[in-house]
Amino acid sequence: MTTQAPWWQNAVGYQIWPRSFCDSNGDGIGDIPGIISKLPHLADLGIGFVWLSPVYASPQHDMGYDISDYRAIAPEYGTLTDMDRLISEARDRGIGIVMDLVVNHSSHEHEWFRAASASRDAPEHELYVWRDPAPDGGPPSDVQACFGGSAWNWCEAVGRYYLGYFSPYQPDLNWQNPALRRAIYDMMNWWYDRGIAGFRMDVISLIGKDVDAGVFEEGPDLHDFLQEMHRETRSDRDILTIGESWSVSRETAPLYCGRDRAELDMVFQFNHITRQWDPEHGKWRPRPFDLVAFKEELFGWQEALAEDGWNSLFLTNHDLPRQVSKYGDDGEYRVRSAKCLATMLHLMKGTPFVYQGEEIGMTNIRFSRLDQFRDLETLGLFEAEIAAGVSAEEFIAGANVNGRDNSRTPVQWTAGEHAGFSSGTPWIEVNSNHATINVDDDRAAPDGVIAHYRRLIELRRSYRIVSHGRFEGAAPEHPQVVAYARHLDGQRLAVIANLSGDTVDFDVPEEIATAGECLSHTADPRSAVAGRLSLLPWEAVAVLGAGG
Ligand code: TEU
Ligand code: CA
Repeated sequence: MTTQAPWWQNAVGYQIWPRSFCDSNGDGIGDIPGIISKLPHLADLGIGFVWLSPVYASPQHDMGYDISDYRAIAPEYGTLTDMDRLISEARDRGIGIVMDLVVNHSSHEHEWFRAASASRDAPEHELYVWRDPAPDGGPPSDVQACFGGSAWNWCEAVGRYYLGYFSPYQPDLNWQNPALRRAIYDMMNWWYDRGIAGFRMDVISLIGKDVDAGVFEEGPDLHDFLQEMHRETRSDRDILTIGESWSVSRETAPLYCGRDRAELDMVFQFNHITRQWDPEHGKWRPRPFDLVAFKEELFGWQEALAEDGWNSLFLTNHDLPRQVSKYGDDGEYRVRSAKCLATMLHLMKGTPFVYQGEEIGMTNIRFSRLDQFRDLETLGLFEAEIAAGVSAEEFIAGANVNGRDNSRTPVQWTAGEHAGFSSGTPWIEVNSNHATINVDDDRAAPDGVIAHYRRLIELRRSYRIVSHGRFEGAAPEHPQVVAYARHLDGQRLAVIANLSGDTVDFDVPEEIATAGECLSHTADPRSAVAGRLSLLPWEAVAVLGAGG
């Protein structure tokens, strides 16, 4: 007898970034009742769970990734009653709600931090990371914050520095303190008891840090803490835990999600993204896209977690640019390239994530002035980059390519005013291309992007070869085509995607060639992939046949 695979292994996730999803009351800010009103859209796509970015009480310096009360909902997003209703109405449609767990840091407005920063003697003081000044009175080390400036912040009232690895508004919680860990696990259980389907854990590989040794990522206590968390929160709950990490490698991933580790269910990692970044200037100095390196990451991760562990599959999220602008063609071939990228990704092994708006091929926005941006990362790094000699024009050009606001403009539901997102003025500009790119029009089109996503999601639910078949990459050196096969029980699923705007003559490698049923296509269907194929621009095709 084979044990049944966990539900999330053939489900597709959908990320909601609440501020820009749907506004129900015209204040220009997306909210929970707005999400509830769009559950039919999500159910129609066939998604299995929502990853809901933070909706907790927060001063919103980092758009909810700075939580001031883990058991309250931000008033602009709704109430706890709204949240309970979202959980139950989603469940009625077969959709689980996976919340965001942001526990590397809290907000500086959390009541713990207020007490902690008022007196050294307060018990809460120990819940954060404090160090005395260096002998010269300066910060204890030169570690920099992710969003600019020193990570050490002076607190006059206690005469010490606190660590804010991301920003001063996000003081790091002291995971070395058992009372802190207990409080986090209690809070997690409180949410699980309300019926959520799991947690996506923000920057989770930072919690085991050794500050004095300068080891932040994947520090010495990381896996002990994750195992303790599992023991204290998991019991026999049928939930999903997703660990976000910018540092996990193919070698360390099994430590997080290996089957006997009792830590997390899957990792959410960025190697395929950051491999394209400039080694020195990161994402702010865009480089030409290198498909061979991209495949080396995607295929390499498929292989690394082939036997044990589980991949998440994504090209974008709320921290990244829109995928059709970044990797596809947001002009002439927008629709076909959106489908092509989705096909290439969704037929791999792992759990795919669709980021809001991706299912209609939403594009990056183009801002021309700094005051149009909203993201604290962009605004925070601007001065540093200018000081380093980058011109304002160059910086804005870089932010338009890779900045986080690209994925944060409102979801385009209609061609009408404010894209049907809100009846009021949205908190960030709506992309003017909503006149042609919107959910209504995409649904009405005979060859819309939504329909393609619906099909891919259905394939994962109904074909075991898609959810569990063995992965075999092919043609790793080809500069334009992604080609691979999946294998299960004597069957073969061949996937071939031309990630370019050129017509490409592609010799299908023997080991993936097959003939049979066309499961998915972005141009004309094909019943065989073998020999030399003339692939149209952004053509992707998946054929299921014999071949084992
Ligand atoms: O992101 C982790 C993180 O490291 C990012 O800040 C990343 O460095 C950046 O986006 C790349 O440009 C998570 C959340 O997803 C992000 O929204 C938060 O800002 C961050 O943690 C802090 O909580
Ligand atoms: Ca609202």
